[in-house]
Amino acid sequence: MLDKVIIANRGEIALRILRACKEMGIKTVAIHSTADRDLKHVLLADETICIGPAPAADSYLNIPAIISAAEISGAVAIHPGYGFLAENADFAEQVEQSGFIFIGPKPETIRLMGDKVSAIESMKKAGVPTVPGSDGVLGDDHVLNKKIAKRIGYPIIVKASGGGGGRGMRVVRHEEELVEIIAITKAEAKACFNNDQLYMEKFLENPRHIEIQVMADGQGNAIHLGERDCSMQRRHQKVVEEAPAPGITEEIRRFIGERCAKACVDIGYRGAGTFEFLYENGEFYFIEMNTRIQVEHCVTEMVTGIDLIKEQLRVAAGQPLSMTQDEVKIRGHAIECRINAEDPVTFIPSPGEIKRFHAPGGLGVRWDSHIYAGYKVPPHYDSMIGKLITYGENRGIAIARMANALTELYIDGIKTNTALQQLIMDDENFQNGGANIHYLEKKLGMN
Ligand code: MV4
Repeated sequence: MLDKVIIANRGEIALRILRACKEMGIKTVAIHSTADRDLKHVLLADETICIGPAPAADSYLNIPAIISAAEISGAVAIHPGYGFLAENADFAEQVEQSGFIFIGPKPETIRLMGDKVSAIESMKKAGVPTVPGSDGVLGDDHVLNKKIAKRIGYPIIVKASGGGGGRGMRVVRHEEELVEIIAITKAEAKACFNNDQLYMEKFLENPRHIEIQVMADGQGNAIHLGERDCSMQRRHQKVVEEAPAPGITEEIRRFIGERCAKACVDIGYRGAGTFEFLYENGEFYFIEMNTRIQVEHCVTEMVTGIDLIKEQLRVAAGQPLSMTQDEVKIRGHAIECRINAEDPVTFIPSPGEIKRFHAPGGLGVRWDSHIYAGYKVPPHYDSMIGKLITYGENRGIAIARMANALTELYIDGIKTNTALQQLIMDDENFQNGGANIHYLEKKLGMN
């Protein structure tokens, strides 16, 4: 097993990784910025190294500082968590070239999936269903582009190959707009991603966002761990996630899951990964692959009983997967509410000192958070301060547990989105299940 791991992240995921390491007898090194000396995982780690000032660009995104910290500490591996450098292929490459294990896929896999056109191409080749589209990068020939759009059928969506997660995309409803929208999106893609390559897809009007969790050992074994429904979102920020997705039968799960697992074998995937799909009228359409552990991995852990972070650590140590596909059983239902330090009306981040704090508890209640009474939420980073996860034998029980757990959650001193989460749990359409990606924004009157 790995002897010592550097946790190259902060907040709840750093604590989650620390806990997994400790359970496995792995020594831990917390690296942190000057603003993060009081983080819970920093206080609990075997060793800590301050790597730079508060701005992420100078600390959590500072590759030489992180690799220097690894060298000084004698760690053998680096866990990137999510966000920051987790999907930076250059980082993964430099980690490996410096003689450390990157806890994640090979750098070339991260690069392949980071380029959306090459990601879609490899998935299509592997038999994963994709969105009807341009099948490659768009050229400068207006006549040809109009022909491609017409073949796909309007409305279409123009996306940047270097984008993802909602950045660098525009809908085109009529042929007259096509040339100008391509030009605007191209200029923006060049400026934002230093990559002006674009592609086109059929625009799906009212899909759900359903994703498949996979785990592979890079030794020819890959499994899927079922799906999550992440449709409850606002401005591309997920708010509630759940597993399994309402209405997805065991048969459908096996159909799409097996294709994802096979694709992992085909591309030589290693570690945890997520296939993102749009789901509309009973069909799955692959849009992107995430090559990291995700915020919402917990709902999959609850319904499978598998510790995904421990599995990442085992695979990184060169061990084969600890279970076969037959051993993966989806049981019960799990819901996750993201708790953010933000104004409930304006959604503006609300950092500051947590004066008093009480965590919810009881059967089927999980609270993944680094916060405590007296902790100061710094203004420099993401506003998510915790995740409340409930589990029940069925969806109704999981929702009832969440509604009750939210009333027990008490965070005094800063503003949070707890009331919004309560509103969602009380919402009849959420309770019915299967709401699409536009539902929450419509409910909030953004449309
Ligand atoms: C789409 C789409 C409709 N049709 N692609 C946004 C995030 C990025 N990962 C892909 N996104 C979308 N791609 C086609 N062909 C609608 C979205 C989309 C969306 C997707 C998932 C979750 C939330 C979303 C919110 C708005 C738009």
